[in-house]
Amino acid sequence: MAQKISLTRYLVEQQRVDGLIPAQLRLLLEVVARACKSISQAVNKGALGGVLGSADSENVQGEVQKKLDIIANEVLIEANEWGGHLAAMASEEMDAIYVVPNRYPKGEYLLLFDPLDGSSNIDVNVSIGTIFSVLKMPEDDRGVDEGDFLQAGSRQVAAGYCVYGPQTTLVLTVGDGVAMFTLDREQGSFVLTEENVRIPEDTREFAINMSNMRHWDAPVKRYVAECLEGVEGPRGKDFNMRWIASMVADVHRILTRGGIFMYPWDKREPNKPGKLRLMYEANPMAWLVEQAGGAATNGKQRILDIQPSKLHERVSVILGSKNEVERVTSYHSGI
Ligand code: AHM
Ligand code: MG
Repeated sequence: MAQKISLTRYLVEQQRVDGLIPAQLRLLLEVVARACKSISQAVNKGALGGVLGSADSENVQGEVQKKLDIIANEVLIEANEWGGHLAAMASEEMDAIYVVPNRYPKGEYLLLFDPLDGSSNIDVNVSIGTIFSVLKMPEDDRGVDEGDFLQAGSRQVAAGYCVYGPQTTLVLTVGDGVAMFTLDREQGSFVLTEENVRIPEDTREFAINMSNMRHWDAPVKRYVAECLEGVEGPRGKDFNMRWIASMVADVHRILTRGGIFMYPWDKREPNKPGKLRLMYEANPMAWLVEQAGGAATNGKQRILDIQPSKLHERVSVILGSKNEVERVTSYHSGI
């Protein structure tokens, strides 16, 4: 039987053989993976662990926090604050950045996360996940502040997510393709189960919350209408639809078998560019998708090229199979 490659070994090889990641970044990724393992434990216990339900509080976006949102946030902070690899962290669940306390050594990396994505699925036993993005502190910067985080997604040095579903799977890129690791609960470690993940360029499957249809802009309405016309319409083929309402699970399906995912701007909140957050949801997912040969835009430009102006900035998201994303994007420029 082929030897199993653990996440640790994979990362050591990336560091030693390929020189792709510095030791501090390897340590950081191992710590994030360890935190995901413990979040996975809490998710698995569900009602038995008393972790379901709402926490009677709101986050900075005005969304009601679930108990697991808060637990996952704390797990990630406690796991990462003392290792010496980070300068600061930022999270969907925290208004301001979290600077590593002075009692701990500080490193040169910045970690951003959505501790538990797909919160509406927590209590109904549907896949949820953790999304993370790693940036480097700008050089010659003495103190860390929110401005240091405001870097375009193309400057990420690592990104990934961990999906808590029938299996717990960690998906990672450090800029050298996408690898997937499945949690082996008996061994307590993540094992490499897929390397060089590729998204097919064409697809017959789209993911969008159809209940928002009447609020969309014309290009998105046109794209979805054409898909729905199926074999009789301009696309000449039938399409299937999926919507899990956990971006991690929808993106995981796309990385596994292709597809297109959209959470576009809509006119319910015209001043916001979309529902999803740029820095800790869209950017890491966009980089993973591009690393797997797919594409990710906001309809007008590549997501990874967007210069953020604030930490919790929102963005319109269209990502997945390259030819479909390019089609929707071209509809936005009136082609
Ligand atoms: P969350 O971070 O509060 O969980 O919100 C993000 C989630 C995404 O995972 C998912 O794609 C989307 O919200 C679902 O939205 P909707 O409930 O409108 O379908
Ligand atoms: Mg989220």
